[in-house]
Formats: sequence, C-alpha cells, structure tokens
Amino acid sequence: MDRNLAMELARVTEAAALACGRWVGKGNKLAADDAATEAMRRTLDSIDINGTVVIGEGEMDEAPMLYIGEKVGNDSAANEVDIAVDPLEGTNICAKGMSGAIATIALAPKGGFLHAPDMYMEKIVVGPAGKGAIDIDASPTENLKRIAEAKSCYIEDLTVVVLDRPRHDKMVSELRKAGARIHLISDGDVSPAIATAVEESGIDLMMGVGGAPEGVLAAAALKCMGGDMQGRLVFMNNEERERAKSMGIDDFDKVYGVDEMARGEVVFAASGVTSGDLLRGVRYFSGGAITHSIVMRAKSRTVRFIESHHYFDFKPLY
Ligand code: VTB
Repeated sequence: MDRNLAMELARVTEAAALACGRWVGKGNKLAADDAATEAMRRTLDSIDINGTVVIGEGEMDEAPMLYIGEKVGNDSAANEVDIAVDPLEGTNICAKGMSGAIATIALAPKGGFLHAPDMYMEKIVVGPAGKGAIDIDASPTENLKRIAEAKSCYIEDLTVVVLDRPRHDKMVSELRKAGARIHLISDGDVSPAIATAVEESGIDLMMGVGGAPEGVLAAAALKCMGGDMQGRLVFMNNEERERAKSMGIDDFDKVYGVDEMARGEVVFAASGVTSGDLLRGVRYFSGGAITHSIVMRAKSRTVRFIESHHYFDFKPLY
C-alpha cells in the first residue's frame, strides 16, 4: 500500500475538522456532523484509492453519504481497500464546545476491518507498555495490578479514561477503591483510546462500554502504535443479534483482539476538532486556520503529529 496514503488521509480529516470546526459550541450537532461528512466525502474523491466504506455514517437508507458500502476514491484500478470513518467523533462535544471531538478515518486492505454493527462494545485499551497485560474477563482491579506491574509503577500512578455513564458506576467505584486516577469523559472514546499509546498524554488505560464502530477505529489506531485492546460486543436485544449475524458475526461472546478488529497494513489519521487528550482543536485566524493531526501506519509504526497552517484564499471552500 502506498506509504503516502497516510499523508493523504490527513488531508481528509483536516478538511472534515476545518468544516465542522465552524460549528463548535453552536448547539447544532447535526449541522456539525453534516459539515464534517460532506467535507470528508468531497476530499476522499481526490485520493487515489479504490475504497469501500465498511464503517461509516449508517446504512445506505440512513445516511446521504459515507454510508456502509459506498465506493470512495478516484482510482478504481487501484487495489481495493476498506474504509472506516467517523467524520465527527463526538458530535455532542462539538455542539457544546467541550473537549475531545475529532475527525477520523482508517484504511485497511479489503476485509481488514471487523464489520462492527452500530451497537455497544465492551472495551479495554492500553498503550504498548501494557501490551499483553490486559484481560477483558479480569476485574478492573486485576487489570490495574497487571498494567501497573507492566509499567513498573503504582496503581495510584495510573490514569484511566471512562465514559461518564450510569452503566460504569460500579466499575468506577472499583477503580477508585483500587487507587487509580480517573478521567471521566462525556463523549468521544476514540481519542482517549489512542492517547493510551502516547506517553506524554498522561492517559494509561481506557475501559468501559462504548460504540462498536468507534472500537474498530480505536483498534486501527492502536494497531499502528503497537498498543493493545480487547473488545466484546454487547447485545441489547435480539434485533442486534440478528443484525450482527447478517454481518457475518456468529460468536456473540467472542473477545476481539486488535489484530482481529484491524488486520494488515492499516493506515490511520485523525484531526482535532476541539482540544482533547490527544490533539489540539481547530484554531481560526484572519484568513485561515491551524489544524493538529495524528497520522500513522501499522507497517512502519511511524506516528506523525502534523500541525498544518491553512490559508483560505488558497482554499476557497473554507
Ligand atoms: C459511545 C462512544 C462514542 O457516543 O458510542 C457514545 O463510543 C454513545 O454512548 O465515542 P451512549 O449511547 O451511552 O450515549 C460517543 O461518545 C460519541 O459518538
């Protein structure tokens, strides 16, 4: 796979961030999501790929663009690749001007992504220092002990990100009792999942139940960074079981590892929309804006943080 694709994907997430960044704090999450989706879709047409969206904005009858199955890219003769996108991960965060909204995309060889239905996934995520130390079936306390040992630190030194939801109350109580520091987030669990693999982020672990599509995007990033993750689908009803079965999933209790959620030469990019644990948000100035992105490839394990200065006289779309 062309190694420059990673840089091309940065252009895609930068475009989405620049478009929805105008909606930060405006209280209109749908308009923000539409702006990001349209910009990402438009920019993808300039990328030399033969892509199929496998994780996107919904089914064809639900989403006007970036729907599951949509063909994207401008090189139909190129090797087929699968695309996982979340043009605006954290629509609520963006609409309220809170932290951690990102625009994100990942690319894998055909068949490389777990086709996760739009349902919940139980997740545990850790950076490279904790690889092999996590066990989704072990208790939060046991996982803290293992990761503290792997990182040669105390449990009290660890910071765990958890979505602030009632379903996590018991887990949070146990984490606190074990002595860990906790960073509760209102939304957006892809960014902190990636931050577990960035030493200077101060984030060591992410645990809890969030979106399955977001789990696959996080797995794509962790694959590029040598991190570790386990995920298990959480079925709320039989309709979700039937949906999963129709997507080829028949072991409903399966624990997925990173390499089962994102296989092969994965490429990942994300741009900050609002500042968070991983990336700075879009900053506008007279006639332009500054974006902050992360770009990486599983093959080289290279992780690039890119600060781009954009001048709108030369980019009339913004
Ligand atoms: C999760 C999380 C996402 O939405 O899907 C969450 O993974 C939805 O959780 O990052 P609830 O149904 O409990 O609200 C996000 O936070 C944003 O899409």
